[in-house]
Amino acid sequence: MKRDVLEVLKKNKNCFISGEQLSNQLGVTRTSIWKYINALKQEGYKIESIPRRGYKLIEEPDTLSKDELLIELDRNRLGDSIYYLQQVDSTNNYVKKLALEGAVEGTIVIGEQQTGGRGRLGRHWVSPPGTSIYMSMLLRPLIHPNEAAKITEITAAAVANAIDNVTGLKAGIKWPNDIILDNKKVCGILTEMNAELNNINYVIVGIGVNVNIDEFSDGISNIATSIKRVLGAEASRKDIVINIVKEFEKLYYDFINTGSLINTVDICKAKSVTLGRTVRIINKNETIIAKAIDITENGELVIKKDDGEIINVISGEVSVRGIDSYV
Ligand code: BTX
Repeated sequence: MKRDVLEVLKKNKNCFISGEQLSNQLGVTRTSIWKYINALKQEGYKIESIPRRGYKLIEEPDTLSKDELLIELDRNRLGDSIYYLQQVDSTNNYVKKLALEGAVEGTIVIGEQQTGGRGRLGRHWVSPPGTSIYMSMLLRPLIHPNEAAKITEITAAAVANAIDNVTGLKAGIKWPNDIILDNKKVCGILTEMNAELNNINYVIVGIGVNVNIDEFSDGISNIATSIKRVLGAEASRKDIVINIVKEFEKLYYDFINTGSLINTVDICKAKSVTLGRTVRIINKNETIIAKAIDITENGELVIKKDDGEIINVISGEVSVRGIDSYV
């Protein structure tokens, strides 16, 4: 009900709406309305209340609360069930726990701060409070485990589009899992899977976006950036999360329903900062230096070695590094 009150206030932003109107429209007493208004004020909403005129929403906090997101996502297939936590070790870990308890596809966990944010191969993901996005989505795709890596590319395409939609910037994709602004990493994606030989139990897509961070610690200041640093102004974390979910949903169900990754690949190619560059491909056994020349319709990176040999590289198996710079 608090969400319904918030929705009506948002629709009437900067206008007064009386307690009576709210109570008639939502079918609850005026005392209850007053309690919900107070709860919203506690959450940081600036609401003016004047006797006989009612309530006026003046300012909204940049919160990623469940109420805010559900107002926008309630007609979506993903994001029906949202957990919003002030602090969590890792949103991927939290989703894993929910997955084992039977949570449904589309469950989303968002943390304001992570104390143990993770990158790939157990690396640390810097996750300070209140300025960024740390979110994980639970998926239960009916696809072969070999295809799970494609979900990383779907996510990369969705996040890059979302950043462009909200900020007007042009985000790049460093194949397969980094989103780049100004040659630095603004977002990382960690896809984890629990599967048997032929079927997937669940996939967790973890997304970390540096939105309004001003400074990075020495260890990563040469490779990391934030939207605020590049845009020169703060961006709305909520708008970015909503856009990510909507963009992801389009590309993910397109892939699940048709089996084709082509729409994602088109975006990844158009936004690629990897194609045309000489890259170092590192996997468990070897390092190859070669030129990235294409991305196949299955999302594999095509590289050409100096001796002319052409190899298709599957994401999930490798790390890609630029030769002269991070990208
Ligand atoms: P990655 O292994 O590609 O990148 C990790 C590397 O990125 C680190 O070793 C460090 O050099 C650098 N790095 C660390 N923190 C940041 C940062 N905030 N911005 C830019 N560069 C950084 C990338 O792994 C996958 C990251 C996924 C993070 C999300 S957050 C929500 C979810 N929960 C969770 O624990 N992880 C995911």
